[in-house]
Order: sequence, then C-alpha cells, then structure tokens
Amino acid sequence: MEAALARLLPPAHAAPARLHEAMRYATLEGGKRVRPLLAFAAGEVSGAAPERLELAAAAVELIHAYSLVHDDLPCMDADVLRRGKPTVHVEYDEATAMLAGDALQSLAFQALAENELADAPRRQLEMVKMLAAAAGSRGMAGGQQIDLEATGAVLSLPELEFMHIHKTGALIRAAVLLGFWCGEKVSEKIQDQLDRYAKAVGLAFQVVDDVLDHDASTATLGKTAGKDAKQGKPTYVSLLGLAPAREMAEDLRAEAHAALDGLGERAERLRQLADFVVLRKF
Ligand code: GRG
Repeated sequence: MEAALARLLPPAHAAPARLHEAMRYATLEGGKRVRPLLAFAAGEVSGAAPERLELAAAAVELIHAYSLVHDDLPCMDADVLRRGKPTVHVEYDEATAMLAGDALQSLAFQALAENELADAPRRQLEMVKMLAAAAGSRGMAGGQQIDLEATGAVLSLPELEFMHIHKTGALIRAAVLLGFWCGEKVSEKIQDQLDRYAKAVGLAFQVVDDVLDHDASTATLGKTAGKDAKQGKPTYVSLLGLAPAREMAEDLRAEAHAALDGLGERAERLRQLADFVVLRKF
C-alpha cells in the first residue's frame, strides 16, 4: 500500500512542491491502513486482481487521509498530533493543509477513474459513485457536520449511531465494497453478507475508537488521547460506560463473523480484520 500510494501521489519536488510535500506528509509512513486492508480482504472473496485492489484501496486511503487533515484543522478538531507527527497545518500552514486535503480527495477519484478496475465500465462507474456518496454529505462529510453540532450535546444511542454510521462507517463500508467489486460478479446474497459485515465492522471501529480515546495514551495512539471527554463529545463510553461499550464492540465482532457464515477460507482475512478492529490497542 505504501508503495502504491507513493507512486500515485505527485513527486514532492514537482511544482507546487509545498502542496505536494504536504500531501505526501499527510498520507505516507503512518496509519494502520485498516481501510486498504479491508479492501484487499474483500477482494479475496470475489477473486479480484491485486493491481485493481491496490488502486481501489489507495483511493479509499486517500479520502481517509484528506478527512484526517481537515478534521485536525483549527476550525474543526484543532489538533496538533496525528500519526505520531505534527498535524499538516502545524507542519506546513492552514491554507496548505486545506488544499492538501482537497487535492488528496481529487486524487482518489482520479485513481478510481483512470484505470480499469472492473470488467464492465458500468460497474466501474458504480464504484466511483459509491465512493463519492460515502465521502459526501450523506456519508462521511455529513457525519462530520453532525459531530460538530453534537459537541456539548447529549445524544441518544440511535443518534450517536446515526452519526458514526456516517462519519466512520460509510468509508469503511466503501472500502469493503470497492475491494469486493474489483473482482468477479458474485451473487447478491454474498454481496449482502459483505455489506452486513462492513456495517458491523464500521460501527465496531468507532466504538473501539471511543474506548481507546478514554483508555489509551497519546504515545500509543499517536494522536491526542482523552479529547472526547475534554471537548464534551458524546461517545459510546460517555453514553454507555466503559464495560458496556467494550461489550458492544464484542457483540459487533460476533455480528461481523456471523455475517461471513458459509464463505469459508476466502473470507478468513475479513474475519482476522474484524478481530483486529475490535482487539487493537492503538
Ligand atoms: C473532515 C470531511 C471530514 C471528515 C472527518 C475521519 C473523520 C471525519 C474524523 C477523524 C476523527 C475521528 C476520531 C474519527 C473517528 C474514527 C476515525 C476515523 C479515526 C481515525 O482513523 P484510523 O484510526 O486512523 O484508521 P489511522 O491514522 O490509523 O489511519
């Protein structure tokens, strides 16, 4: 993934060098790469070619990197540490960080559109459309808006879930479906199974993120820990308490595994990733 991203990103010395440097700084050498791993694992279910998966996975990671750059800006979460390094606006400046995020998002769609990722052009168009919807106002960006408005508010459990299905879940679901769609067309039933898996893993990811924000150190996370409580953000931990939040993550792990029933060996990586998402310590 690292090599594919390094190839896709414009060279640091190409003009405008400061922008390209910032894009590479935001994307390379950091992060768990959970979304690319999910795309690759989903591609194993549909027998997708690695060259296709590489691009689909990179496109999702570029959108993710853009969202982190913008999320860290002073007008949003105002954070100074990300992936163990100063955030992009701290290392460069605010305007460059905004533009780097914008350009990362554009690059994601360029990567999806300019290479053959599916057997039928119609299907590839669906992939582009799906990622656009997942990143947009009815997906991640919409979830971020809800998050901004929720700071200091008390949300009900369904409201919290609605926010996270959009903010975090939409892109995780897109990673799974994009990887899957790079391969052979398989039955609707299997596609539904993967969708169910992706939804469970997407929500589990966020529940665990909330637990870790409460539980883990800044050094382990590579980003500022304990921020949710400080900023008065509703989380699964603030709403349910620590032990029930952990239980909820476990239930979602079981749901993710159950969704893959009958898929055998080819879904093994997806099972391992559901475990990683829930059991991770960072
Ligand atoms: C700015 C449109 C826009 C959206 C921002 C991703 C996001 C939405 C905000 C980041 C803040 C946050 C804590 C989100 C919830 C969980 C999450 C996405 C955490 C970061 O993802 P990881 O842990 O990060 O996969 P790495 O660095 O490992 O890639």
